[in-house]
Amino acid sequence: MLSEIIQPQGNKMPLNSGSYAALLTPYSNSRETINEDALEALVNHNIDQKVDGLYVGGSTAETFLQAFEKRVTILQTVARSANGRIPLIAQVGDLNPRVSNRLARVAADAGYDAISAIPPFYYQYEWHELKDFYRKLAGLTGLPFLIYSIPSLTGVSFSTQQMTELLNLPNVVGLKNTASDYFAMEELVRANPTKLIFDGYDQAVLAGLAMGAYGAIGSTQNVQGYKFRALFDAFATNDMPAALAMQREINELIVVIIEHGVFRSLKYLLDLEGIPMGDCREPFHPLTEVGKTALAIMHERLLSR
Ligand code: MN9
Repeated sequence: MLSEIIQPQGNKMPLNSGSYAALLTPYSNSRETINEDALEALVNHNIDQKVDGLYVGGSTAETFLQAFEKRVTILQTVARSANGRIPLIAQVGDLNPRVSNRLARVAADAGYDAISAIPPFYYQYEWHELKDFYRKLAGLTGLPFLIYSIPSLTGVSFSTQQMTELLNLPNVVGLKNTASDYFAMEELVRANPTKLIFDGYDQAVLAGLAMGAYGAIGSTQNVQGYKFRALFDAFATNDMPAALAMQREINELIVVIIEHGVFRSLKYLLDLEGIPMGDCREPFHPLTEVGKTALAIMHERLLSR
């Protein structure tokens, strides 16, 4: 069993296979302040939907619009709210490795079960520089570590050979792979059978699972985590028609979310669930009135349990 292979030391929770929500960030006070009460409510909302874990401080959290102190607040608030109920993965990647190092220590102190990071980007680093970055960061806390690859946003991509080298660094247990090349993903799974390869695009989770992904980490779980639960359960019992039916339902909503802006749409849907999320930070614009109308209709049709 993979989960036995990566069973961490001490009182850490294992990163079991399944569906993890990439948390959004609720703001109050004109987006100046992290709304800690709403963040706690969002953690509970995800746990109620039976997600298998939380990915904190990722792309979905608007992380790269936040000062260091805000990132610390988010990591600590989520750890306090979850209180050991589900595994937590802290995304600490940044343009500056010094920031990543400091955040990794904050996450370890707050009780996180794993650390994850995008590669530093903007400057075009050489492969050996990036590998060195991961070797140092993954070695810093002793916690299990997941590479986060999202080439569409970072502009940084790794070949299968390079990713295999990263996956074999000390403490590295797996990868969050947000890319839609499932041929490449399957090759990676085949080359690294003991590593935990999480699929990052919610709209093709079933394809990822069929090609050997260990689990999924995504943004739309925040509002439809219970449907991912059903998809995973159907897949586990080889009920492919039910799994596909769930993926279709999931995607009906995702089409509209993408049309109106992923993060602001998810925030509005959570507003409708009673969790005040606030708008996204600038330069993101607020959701349009047309978007609100379209999403309210989808909420009523697809998310009223
Ligand atoms: O990594 C998320 N990626 C981004 C996960 O937000 C860039 C996904 O969950 C997407 O938001 C989702 C919708 O495209 O698949």
